[in-house]
Amino acid sequence: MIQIQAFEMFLSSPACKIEVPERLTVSHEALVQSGLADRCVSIPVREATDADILLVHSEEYLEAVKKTPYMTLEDLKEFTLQYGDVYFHPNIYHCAKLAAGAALQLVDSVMTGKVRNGMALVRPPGHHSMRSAASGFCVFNNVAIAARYAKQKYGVKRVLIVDWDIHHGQGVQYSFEDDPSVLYFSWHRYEHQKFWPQLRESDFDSVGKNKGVGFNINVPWNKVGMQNSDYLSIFCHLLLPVAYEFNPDLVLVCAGFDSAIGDPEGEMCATPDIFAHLTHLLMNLAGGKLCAVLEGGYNLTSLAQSVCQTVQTLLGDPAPPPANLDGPCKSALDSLHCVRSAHRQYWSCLKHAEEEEEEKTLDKGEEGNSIEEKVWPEPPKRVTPTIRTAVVLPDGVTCPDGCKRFSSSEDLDPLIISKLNDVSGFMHAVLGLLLPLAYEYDPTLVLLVRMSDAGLCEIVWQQLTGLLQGLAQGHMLVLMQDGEKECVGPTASSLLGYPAPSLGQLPAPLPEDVASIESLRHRLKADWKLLQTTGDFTT
Ligand code: Q9C
Ligand code: ZN
Repeated sequence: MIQIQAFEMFLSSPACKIEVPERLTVSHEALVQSGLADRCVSIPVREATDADILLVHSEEYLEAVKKTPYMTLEDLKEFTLQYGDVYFHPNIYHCAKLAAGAALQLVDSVMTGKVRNGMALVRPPGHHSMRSAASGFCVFNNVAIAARYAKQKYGVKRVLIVDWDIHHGQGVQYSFEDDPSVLYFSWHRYEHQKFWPQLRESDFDSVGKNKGVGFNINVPWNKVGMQNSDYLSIFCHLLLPVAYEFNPDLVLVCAGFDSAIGDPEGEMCATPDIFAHLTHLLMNLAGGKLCAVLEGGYNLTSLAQSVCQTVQTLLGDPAPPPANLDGPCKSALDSLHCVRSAHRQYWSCLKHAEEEEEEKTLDKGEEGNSIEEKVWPEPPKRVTPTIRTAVVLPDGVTCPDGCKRFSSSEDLDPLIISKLNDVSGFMHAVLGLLLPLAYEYDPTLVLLVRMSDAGLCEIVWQQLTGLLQGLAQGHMLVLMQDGEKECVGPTASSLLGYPAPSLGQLPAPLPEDVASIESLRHRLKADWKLLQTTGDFTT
């Protein structure tokens, strides 16, 4: 956990009405007030060096930005005009170096194991800035720089970037569109290209280029008012299956909270508690190595609540019960269907995606209620259990001390490797069937029974227990049989909140497994809305 305060020095009124310094002060204040700040390790900030910045940006652009602190206000105005929706202030070069440097300090801390995960509260944001251009309040592309840095300094092979900000991070897309080592996922308000930045290449059919084909995933929202179910559907039926197949070594989140209710830019209706679940669902990837870096978020109340939900989940507290999961809307399902179809040829987990030609249904205009007047209940205070996990053991079995992490998929035994196709099928069922069903059912207790004859290897079991802890506020009871002693340690480790080891790169699930999972999903989806993946209810 890391936090930086960048101070604006506008004495007159700020040029930008929404990307304001208070975004950081209210977020930090909320973390302090809720007691979360005390539980985080604060990491000192540094300025990104020229070499860091040049990982993503051109020398000409860096040199131009370097001059801005010395420009007259008139020159600054002119400099600003060559870019879209960005404001240069004499102090912004300094702040932008700190913002990128903060992301790098966080990557260092996570990669060296000083902390498991963390969030960098920074501004200016980064995901819109391009190799040689500022854009959309962004000067340097903090997360893109962090991804290149992690690859270069730590030899990280695969980076997953999840951009849940409500705008398309076109700068991130451009940086990595031909790079298969960085998987970029973004959902964004699009409205059939009517919404800023109004780019053709923000649509679902921009899937990456050359060697990077398949490694750029765009989910365009063609209507405003998207809700928790819409976000969760995209995670269960698209992002998570692909992410598990990709098997990242590091997860970076472009953590913009303008995708939450009340935001004047996003105009969406997902509540702040959804970020607890989005965060939780990503925390078992990459052995738990996750760095969230603030991007947008302009409703100060919604922003502060969302930041707290994210940080509290990173700290390992159980997620609150997910609010109003009444199924995705037609427009979201249309988007989901289009993206799954566009990516079917690149990801074996999507191979079975509905075969029909996508007929894009054009959406009607949205009901015009004003977003700024939206009210939502403050998320209830989340509990931090004083004792997290109890282990009840039969006589003669000693409690596993240390509950050590069972790391690296490299040392899987051959028996397990022969079962990897089963693992793929199992994960397919967990992500696309069990999780959405469970979320919609909203249990108050998860009772997990391990049958010794299921032959489920321990790391898969750990993934399952980890993912299911997002339900029922983490209330989970695991029952195991006597012959399962070797599984007590991994189970306790998962219940204690240690991330599951990654599963390695999974092969395609067996066709017969996919067929039976899909047929079950089709039979159940009339009753369980979160099982739908298309807007056409007859298929
Ligand atoms: N009339 C981020 O959220 N458009 N950037 C403003 C005002 C630019 C958003 C339109 C929005 C940029 C990081
Ligand atoms: Zn944004």
